[in-house]
Amino acid sequence: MLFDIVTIFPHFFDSPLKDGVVRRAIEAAILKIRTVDLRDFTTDRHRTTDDRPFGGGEGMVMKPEPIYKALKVLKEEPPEARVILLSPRGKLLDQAMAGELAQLGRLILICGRYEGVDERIREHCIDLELSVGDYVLSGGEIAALVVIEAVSRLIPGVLGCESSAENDSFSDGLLEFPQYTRPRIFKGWEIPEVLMSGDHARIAKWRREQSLGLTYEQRPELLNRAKLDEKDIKYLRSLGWEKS
Ligand code: 4FN
Repeated sequence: MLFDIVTIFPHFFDSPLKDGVVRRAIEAAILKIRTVDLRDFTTDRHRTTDDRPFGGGEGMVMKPEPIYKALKVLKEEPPEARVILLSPRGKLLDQAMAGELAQLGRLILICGRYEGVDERIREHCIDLELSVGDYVLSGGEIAALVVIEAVSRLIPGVLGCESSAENDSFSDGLLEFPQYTRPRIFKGWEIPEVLMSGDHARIAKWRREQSLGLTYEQRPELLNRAKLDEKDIKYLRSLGWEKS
């Protein structure tokens, strides 16, 4: 999988990509991540990427020409790419979307700055607008990192098989059950007794119910798309859940 990140801050990406799962995937050549400095596609002496908005008003807008030129050069080389604009207007990234993007061979991620990009770029040059959440950011760079992390983990071979994405508890769409490690008593706070029972069936049942209960309490909307069996539904009903 190839990611091309179009940004006015290419060095922003240096340290976040030099560690962890992403770095290992880059070293294994499963993943390639290139940053593209938008200023390299400007033609004026000051390497200008922004300008004042037509119609007046606060702030600056990203000029269309540098983005257009960068995309033209990038799209001239194979493999075929999906062009994604990180934007608060976009469809919210979720695990299902990450899974779909992980099937593709190449993504070009465009990071906005200032008040955003000239609308004509959005209309004519973008395949998909993606958002990572409903809050104000100063630029699309952090959002691009979120996309890279979420998508990369789902590419076969990126995670070791012992912690494969399929094994992740989130693959059934529920929150994680609580985890504990030694010491058994810390500051007088004891771990749940069931975890010391050695009764694997009881432990599995407790963990499942914890997952269901936490999801119901904290993120009930996740239950609409979770993989639930009859027992799960019965347990959730006992907590007061009604399917919506
Ligand atoms: N943000 C909101 C409403 C209006 C503007 C913003 C905002 C960076 C270029 C976009 C933000 C959030 C999630 C990219 C936010 C994302 C961005 C993202 C983003 C500079 C213009 C801007 C109602 C969501 C609070 C700034 C809401 N995912 N504008 O943040 O790029 O990808």
